[in-house]
Amino acid sequence: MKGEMKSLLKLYFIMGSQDCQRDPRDILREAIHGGITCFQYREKGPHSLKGFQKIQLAKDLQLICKEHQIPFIVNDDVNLAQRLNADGIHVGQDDLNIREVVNRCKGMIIGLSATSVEEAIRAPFDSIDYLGVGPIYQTSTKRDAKRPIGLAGLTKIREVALDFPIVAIGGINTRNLKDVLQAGADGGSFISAITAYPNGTQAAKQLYNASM
Ligand code: TZP
Ligand code: MG
Repeated sequence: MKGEMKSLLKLYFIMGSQDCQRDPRDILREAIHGGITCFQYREKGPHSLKGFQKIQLAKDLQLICKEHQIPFIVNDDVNLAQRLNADGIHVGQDDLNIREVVNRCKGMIIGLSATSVEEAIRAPFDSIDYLGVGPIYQTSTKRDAKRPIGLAGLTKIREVALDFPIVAIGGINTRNLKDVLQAGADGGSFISAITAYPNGTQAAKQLYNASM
């Protein structure tokens, strides 16, 4: 189970409409063809969709994931995850209480963010499936991101988490992915390293190559 989780985390693509200059459906299809192993729908922040439009886009992206057997994980929105019967839910420390998420999302993959060693130590490892750790580097994608913890911070979290599945986040790209994996992450997650490129297939393939 842990091994399976780790392989799903290898190339973890995160996206919402606010991250895209073109149709998110096309970007997701391209990224899947390029080799991503997991997808998180994160509709959040300035210019994000609300209500019906958010649900509609979620359904479209979920269908694309289903067609290619890629896990579809919802960020923050437990109601949406339940309504769509998503494969998973990811929450941050300031979102819902993790115990409540665990109770409401039985059977789903559950991811929790940790932005420091202290948060990682407090994580309920017995009831979640993976930790999202970061930001590792400076990012301009998330306005309220905490201070980057760097590779040293990641390695410290790896030490307290023992062999628990960890995916790193924040400023990860083709140039630094290998370092992040060597510092202890099982995989890298990315927004702009895919959404900022005109060809999502090529962007994902280059990330895949960089991970090898
Ligand atoms: N959480 C911490 S950093 C971040 C999130 C959602 C943004 C990651 O985006 P990018 O473009 O891969 O740096
Ligand atoms: Mg969150």
